[in-house]
Amino acid sequence: MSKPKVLIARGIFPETISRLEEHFEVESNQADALWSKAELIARLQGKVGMFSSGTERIDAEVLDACPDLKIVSNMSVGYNNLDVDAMTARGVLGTNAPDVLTETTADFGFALLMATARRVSESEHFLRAGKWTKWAYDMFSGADIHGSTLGIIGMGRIGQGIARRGAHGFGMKVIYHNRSRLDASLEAECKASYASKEELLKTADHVVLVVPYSPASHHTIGAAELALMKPTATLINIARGGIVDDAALAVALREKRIAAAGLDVFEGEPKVHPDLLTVPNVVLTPHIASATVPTRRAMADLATANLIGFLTQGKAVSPLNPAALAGRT
Ligand code: 8YV
Repeated sequence: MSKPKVLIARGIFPETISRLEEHFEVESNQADALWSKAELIARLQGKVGMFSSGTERIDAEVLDACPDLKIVSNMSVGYNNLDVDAMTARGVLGTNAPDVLTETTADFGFALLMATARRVSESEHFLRAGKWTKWAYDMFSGADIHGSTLGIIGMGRIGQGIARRGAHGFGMKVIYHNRSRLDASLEAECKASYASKEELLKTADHVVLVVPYSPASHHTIGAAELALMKPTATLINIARGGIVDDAALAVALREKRIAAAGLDVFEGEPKVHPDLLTVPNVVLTPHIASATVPTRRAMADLATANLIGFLTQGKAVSPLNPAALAGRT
C-alpha cells in the first residue's frame, strides 16, 4: 500500500524529514524556497498533511484548492497564519506547538528588554564605528530594570514566564493586562497584579507585548497608546507584527515620546518599516525569540508528533479545532 503524502513547506532538520518518512511519502523544501500561494497549492495536491513553519497562509482559497488536505501542523505556538474557521468548516484539523517554547521565548523577551533598556546595540555600533575615544558621564545612560515597573500585555504562558523572571529575578513590580484575570494563586506565583490597559501604559517603565494576533488585537499599541506611556519607557514586542502600529512607533521613537523599543516581530515581516531602520533607539531582531537549538528541535518534534498521531491514529497532541473532526467520515 502506498504511504499517505505529506508536504513540508520550509527547510527543516533532516531528522524531522527522516521521522516523517517512516510513515509518509514526504515532499520537503530543503532549499527553503519561499513558495507563492499558487505554488503551495500546486505542491499540496494529493497531500493529506502539511508541516508548516507557521508563516504559510492557509485560507479558504488554499483549502478549496486542496481537497485532500486533512491536517496542517504548525511548528509555532502562534497560528494566525491559519484561517481556523475556514479549516473547521472544511473538516481540516489545525495543530500548533505550545509549551515547548515558553521558557525560551520568555528568556528572549528579557534579553530584548535588557538590550533595549541598557542600549546594548546602540553602544556596540558606536564602539565598532571607532567613536569611543573617552569616558563621558552620560554615555549611553539607559533605564534600570531592577526595581522598575514591568507591564505585561498578554498574560498567557509566555507572559507569565516574563513576569516570573521580572518579579523573582529582578525585583520588578509586575502589572499585567489580559482579556481575563489570572486566578489568585497564579497571580501570587507570578507576583503580578491586574491593571487596565490605560493604567498599565501610564505607569509601567517597561511594557512587554505577548498577546496573540487577531483582528481584535490589531494595533493594540498605536499613536494614542504610545502617547499614554512615560517618555522614559521602553516598549518590547515579541508577540506578532500588527500588534503595534510600526509607523506610529517610529514617530514616537524619533520624537523621543518614549525612550526606546525592542522589536522581534514586524508588520509585514520580513519587511521592516523603513522608518524603524533609521531611528537609533530601537533594537531590531528577525523573529528569533524561540530560536535556540533545543527549542526549535522540540517545536519540530511536536509538529511531527501531531502529523503522525493524527494521520496514523486519528489523535493529535495539540489540536486547535477538534470541531473540524466532528462531521468527518
Ligand atoms: C516561530 C513564533 O518561529 O511560535 C511562534 O508563534 O512566533 C515563532 O516561535 C514563528 O512563528 C515562525 O514559525
